[in-house]
Amino acid sequence: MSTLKDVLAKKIDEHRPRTVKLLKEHGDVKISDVTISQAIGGMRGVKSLVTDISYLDPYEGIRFRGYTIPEVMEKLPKPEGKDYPYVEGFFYLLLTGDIPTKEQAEEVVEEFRKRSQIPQYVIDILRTMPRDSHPMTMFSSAILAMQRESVFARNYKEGKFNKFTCWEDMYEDAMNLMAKLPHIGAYIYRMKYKGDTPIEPDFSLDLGGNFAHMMGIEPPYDEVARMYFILHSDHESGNVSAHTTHLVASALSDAYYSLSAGIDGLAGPLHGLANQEVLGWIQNFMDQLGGEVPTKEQLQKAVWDTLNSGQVIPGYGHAVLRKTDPRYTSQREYCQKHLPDYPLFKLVSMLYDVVPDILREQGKAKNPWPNVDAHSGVIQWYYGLVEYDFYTVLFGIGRALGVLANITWDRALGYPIERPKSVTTDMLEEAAGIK
Ligand code: FCX
Repeated sequence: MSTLKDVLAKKIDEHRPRTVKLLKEHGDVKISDVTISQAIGGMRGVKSLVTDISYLDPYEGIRFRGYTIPEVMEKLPKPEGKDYPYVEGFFYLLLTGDIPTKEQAEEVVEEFRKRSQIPQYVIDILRTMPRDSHPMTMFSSAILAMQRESVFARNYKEGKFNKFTCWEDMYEDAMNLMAKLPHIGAYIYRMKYKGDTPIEPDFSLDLGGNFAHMMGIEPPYDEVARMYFILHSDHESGNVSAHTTHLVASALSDAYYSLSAGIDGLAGPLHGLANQEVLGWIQNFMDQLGGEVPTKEQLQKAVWDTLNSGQVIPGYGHAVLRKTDPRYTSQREYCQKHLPDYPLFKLVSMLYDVVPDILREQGKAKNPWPNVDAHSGVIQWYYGLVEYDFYTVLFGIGRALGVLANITWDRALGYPIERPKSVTTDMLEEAAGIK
């Protein structure tokens, strides 16, 4: 059986001529314009990045290597008796574009097992950080602390860099990092929230099962882990965490520097932190009602109060999506099967009935529908993961799958250092004919 790396090498050899041909023979073809509002307003919709790992259609939602979320959940191999796929098999799909066999997925399970040991100095660094450090600060610090392990950086330093084979070093770093992230996340959780009681890994389990085990949360939380990491893995290349990881790696920084930077962006309230903000908003609201499930009118008032105080409704809206996020729908289906009567799930469902109409009435948001974050916290809370400061670390473990696959392909295709052009306000005024 050919290993993941062999299949990837073959896929890279097949793909390279396409990129070369586009550059050599069609490089001048225009694919996008840029207006003043896009230059000032965060480059919304400016087509200026290339990735084949995933694509986000505003009305259909995300496709991973061309597969929708339902197709991914249905076609990928699953552990015996489980409803959700091996995360390892999903990583194989992101890297190669092929649906792996169960044996190929289990080969990645074994590869991750061999690479999963957290260096003691990382544990020491985590243990010396102030205990009230945000878990995302701890997570990003742990990743950066391991930069000394980088094969890519070492070979570059030793003059062994070769632009045609350096993807292999990036691949090794990506595998070594991805294998460790669930262990690092679970260690942070047990140290910070569970009285410093780390749980040793159980290597008879796959990534999702082992993560649940190390977190100390009983099944079916292993299924939540598999679903959650897959749903949060990638959302094309322009979101803050994916773009940052790609941008830093474009300077030939290794996977440790690049992922740590991407995680720092994910920690922002308008990006990954939204998933914990959703729960904070819901809990705050439930506390005001003494824990009772609200009436629709009470909920409408709470939403308007939030908007009128100048805050956003966390978990709603999106820079690209213009419909309900299929990552929201996938989590909703899980809840309808496993926790249909849970009050917080009922409240999230009520928000789905109330918020879009209010955002449309307010008239500012281009997308009034929920995104992935509007649902993710309630599932974690249900399984006893009530420390919602930690939710963005879960998002980060999942997002690492997509961004690490992406920078491996960036190096394979020789994408250069990213360097868009900036202009001055004077120049914009001249372009607008007002100066
Ligand atoms: N609540 C209140 N106002 C909202 C809103 C929301 N959920 N979504 C958008 N708006 C507002 C914006 O704040 C902006 O107002 P302004 O002109 O006064 O600044 C206006 O509507 C236009 O914004 P829009 O172009 O529709 O959306 P942006 O691309 O600027 O922002 C995000 C998109 C996702 C950042 C925005 O919807 C938001 O802040 N949502 C809440 C946080 C969140 O859920 N983030 C998750 C991101 C995503 F899911 C991911 O990480 O993958």
